[in-house]
Amino acid sequence: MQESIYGEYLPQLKAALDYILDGINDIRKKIKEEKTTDPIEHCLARIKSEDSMREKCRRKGLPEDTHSALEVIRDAVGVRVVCTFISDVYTIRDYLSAMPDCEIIQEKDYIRHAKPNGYRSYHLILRVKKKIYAEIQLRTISMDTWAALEHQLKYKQSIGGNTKLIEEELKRCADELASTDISMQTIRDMIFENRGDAN
Ligand code: 0O2
Repeated sequence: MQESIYGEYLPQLKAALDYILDGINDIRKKIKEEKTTDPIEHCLARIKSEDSMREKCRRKGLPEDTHSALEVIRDAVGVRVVCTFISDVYTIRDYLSAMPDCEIIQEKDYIRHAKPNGYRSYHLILRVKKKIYAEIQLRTISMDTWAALEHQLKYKQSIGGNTKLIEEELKRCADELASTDISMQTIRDMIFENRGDAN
């Protein structure tokens, strides 16, 4: 049987994932207590499968080994946090940056700076306990819906004919969803202001 690309590090990857999930649960509880609203719609977590990791190494022209999987590619541990409103994405980002034994190594704000295809999400690479890297994707329900559908339809796949039209339509949907996110945020802020709650 082929040896795991993660070598002897699988237990450490699992421990890092649990550490992050516990941290996110604590953050969620704290925000719920302070603001009386739940900032998280749902959360998904995974250790990237052997096959996906090997495929990613090949795609990036890297040797299929533990060094590539853990030190060069830094999303063996992945958590997707689907947030309620845009402001929740940034609130959770701030709490994550203050989490003990976790440092932010890289941030990509594809919400303020959407990818040309319309993809929106806030990506963080964290290093847990000075050792294990993890990718956290923070996004709203709308952003998640678009990414899931786009992933099914075309991400990393050829879409055959009508490519330009299909890409334009996907981008249009992403922009419409982004505009709805902003409207929902405005409605939320209005309701909070009327109630006199802190934002
Ligand atoms: P999978 O199969 O979802 O895990 P890298 O992380 O090195 O591949 P990059 O471009 O620097 O490359 O990272 P980036 O942009 O932070 O994207 C990493 C992850 O975000 C991807 O992981 C996807 O999950 C998601 N993503 C990025 N762009 C798109 C997009 O256009 N559409 C969709 N649906 N998802 C996207 P993987 O490992 O590529 O794929």
